[in-house]
Amino acid sequence: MMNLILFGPPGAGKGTQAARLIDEYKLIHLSTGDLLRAEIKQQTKLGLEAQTFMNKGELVPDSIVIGMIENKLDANPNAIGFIFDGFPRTIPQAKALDSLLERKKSPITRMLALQVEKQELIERLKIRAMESNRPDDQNPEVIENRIKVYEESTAPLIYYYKDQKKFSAIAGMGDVDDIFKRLCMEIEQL
Ligand code: B4P
Repeated sequence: MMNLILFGPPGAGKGTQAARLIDEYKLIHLSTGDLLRAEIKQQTKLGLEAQTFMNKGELVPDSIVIGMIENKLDANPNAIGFIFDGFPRTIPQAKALDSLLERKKSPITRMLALQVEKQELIERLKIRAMESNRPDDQNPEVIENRIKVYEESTAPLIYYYKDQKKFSAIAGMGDVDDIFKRLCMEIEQL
């Protein structure tokens, strides 16, 4: 099995590249952001709770997202691997993921971390705000807060996976196709 974490700050291109990678490698795509937005759309209890955090650019509580990932792993017993997109985002989430995958005897293969400058992240999310109706893209202060939350709570995961010797930095600026090629070159070496 191949289990990849696609990592990066908001706007790094995780969703964009994950869509291509699942096509290329036939992995199951698990995006906690997409799963949460689906819950909000259906106005479930979980979705309504998550919405209050997401609209402010804060992280949704660990217990909620870990539970969602556990359900999805259990629902795909025959998968040849997973791409985790936007998960884990905290150290407790990373530890929980390690435990869940240990049960499957199939650990994380690699974290692929997209590197993009902050000003470029802000520009990309402003552009998406014009094209989509994601509430967390509409307000510049919420975008700033998402990047701040990333730096404080999520970036430390880099050291968690570096310690496990599972960290790869991938240049995430420039053309989407070029970034995809860089990701594929890294994956082919695994
Ligand atoms: P996510 O859905 O993960 O949103 P995100 O971090 O903003 O990244 P996203 O995937 O949308 O953007 P991408 O990098 O693809 O999370 C949303 C919220 O959900 C979080 O703030 C949090 O509240 C909650 N949440 C999710 N997971 C959680 C967890 N594990 N724990 C707690 N809370 C959680 O960038 C996309 C944009 O960049 C697109 O518009 C794209 O067109 C553009 N782009 C991509 N590549 C480009 C390139 N090379 N050049 C130019 N533009 C590019």
